[in-house]
Amino acid sequence: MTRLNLRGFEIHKGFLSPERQRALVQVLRPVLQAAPLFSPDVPGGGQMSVRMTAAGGYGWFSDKSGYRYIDAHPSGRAWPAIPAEVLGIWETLSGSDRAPECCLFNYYGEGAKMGLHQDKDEADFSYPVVSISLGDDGLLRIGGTSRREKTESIWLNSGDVVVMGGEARLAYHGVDRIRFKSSRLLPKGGRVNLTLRVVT
Ligand SMILES: O=C(O)CCC(=O)C(=O)O
Repeated sequence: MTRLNLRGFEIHKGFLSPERQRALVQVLRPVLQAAPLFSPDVPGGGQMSVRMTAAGGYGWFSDKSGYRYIDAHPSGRAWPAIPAEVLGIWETLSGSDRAPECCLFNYYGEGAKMGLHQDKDEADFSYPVVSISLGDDGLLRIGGTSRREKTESIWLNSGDVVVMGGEARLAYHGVDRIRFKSSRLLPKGGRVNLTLRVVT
């Protein structure tokens, strides 16, 4: 395991052993059954290429009227609980005295990406966002707190965990592309990114 710091993003390369990664995939299966993936509409029109769902008290949602957290899956069913194995990663790395209220689940299939954005729909930015990568490699682009600032990119591999806290909490970031089928963790390929957030 190696720890890097890139513009305030703490990157724990290889934080999760292959065995822990496989265990996480197993505990995430019932989450997906209770809260199936959906493709959020974006306010400007169209749909995100990433499919999403969530666990915890809140899930992030977007449609024509904007971005927000909602307290139930779009089907109306409550979000499932955040698995203990996922909470354990937050407890080890977040340095936070509060538990996360949302585990956002992003699935990147072939060709999916996420544009440069800030995570700012939460009420208190003193809590970090902890991001867990599973499956195919993803190219994370990191900028500063204004969109104009220069960006740098780093490949995230399965088992890497990133902590976005302090100055980096409001930094622009996005995923430009994935290397589809670069990992064998997920039987159908693709990349899962979990982000743990304190929302209220
Ligand atoms: O997939 C990633 O590594 C980043 C996800 C992300 O930027 C987000 O959920 O806000």
